[in-house]
Amino acid sequence: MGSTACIILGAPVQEGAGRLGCDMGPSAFRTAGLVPELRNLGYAVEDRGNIAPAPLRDLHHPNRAIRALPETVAWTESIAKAAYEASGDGIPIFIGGDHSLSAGSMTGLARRAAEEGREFFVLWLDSHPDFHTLETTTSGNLHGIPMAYATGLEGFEGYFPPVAAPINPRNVCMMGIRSVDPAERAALSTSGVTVHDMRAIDENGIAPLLGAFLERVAAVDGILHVSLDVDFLDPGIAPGVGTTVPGGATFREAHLIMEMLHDSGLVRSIDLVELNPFLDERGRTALLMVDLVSSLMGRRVLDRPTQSYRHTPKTP
Ligand code: 5AB
Ligand code: MN
Ligand code: MN
Ligand code: MN
Repeated sequence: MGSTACIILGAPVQEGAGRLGCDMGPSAFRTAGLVPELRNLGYAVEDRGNIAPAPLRDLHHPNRAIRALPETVAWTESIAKAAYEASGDGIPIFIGGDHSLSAGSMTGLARRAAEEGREFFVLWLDSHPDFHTLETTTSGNLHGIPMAYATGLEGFEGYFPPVAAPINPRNVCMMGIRSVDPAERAALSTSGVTVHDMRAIDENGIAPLLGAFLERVAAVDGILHVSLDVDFLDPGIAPGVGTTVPGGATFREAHLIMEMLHDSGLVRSIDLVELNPFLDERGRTALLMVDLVSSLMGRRVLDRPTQSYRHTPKTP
């Protein structure tokens, strides 16, 4: 990926989360040195600054729990447009911002992939599946809906922008899941989404689970998007997030994922979401996220002769 341009897109969205502060995320990623880190790895980096939301519309949904619907819809519109445009120019890296921004990023990117005639895949790294519809959310926090929306589940019509190219749920792999609401569990069970919860990671380790998914993407020359929610990580190493859930990925588990992703050469776009600098400790979560991006984009401990994401031995 060394000759490709990285395009930084700030998305200071915070209305989708239950707590304020994610609007400071883009600033914290920049302060933590994301741009120089990528330049040191040999990339041309274009920081396009922060996206602004589209104009607000008056929207009301019968589910009275829903919060900030007009704001989230407005962000989705502008982020989808920015994602579509940037994906033609390089590797877009969205620095959030709460996870509702992925409603925009994933639908814009999937539209581009469909136009290129390529299959679109998502690796979803999160403690939550974010698989609520507008009907099923009980918290009303819309950072809990992006995957349901982007895979084309019903109930968003008339509120959110129509999804030009819904993501095939069979092309979604979730890892690190450990907090699922009853409605999400029911919807996931029939969806076709691959869900590797923390127990699966404990029992198998990262490498075979991720390796199998990457093989599937590679087999069809697919385009891979990575959506990294800070709460995927264990709160002990990543406290700067509003929705901490114990028992998350360790430092090495997270880095191994990033290293395997780099070796695969499949990643075409990244979301970095849910960083809440107001809750962070001296920037450590922001710095860790930048460190992980660095691994994903090619920093390595030793030179390796072969791509190491292939864990199923190839028989000739
Ligand atoms: B995040 C919860 N399922 O709907 C809800 O952090 C949490 O982007 C959503 O993954 C967490 O409010 C959204 C309880
Ligand atoms: Mn999330
Ligand atoms: Mn989460
Ligand atoms: Mn969260």
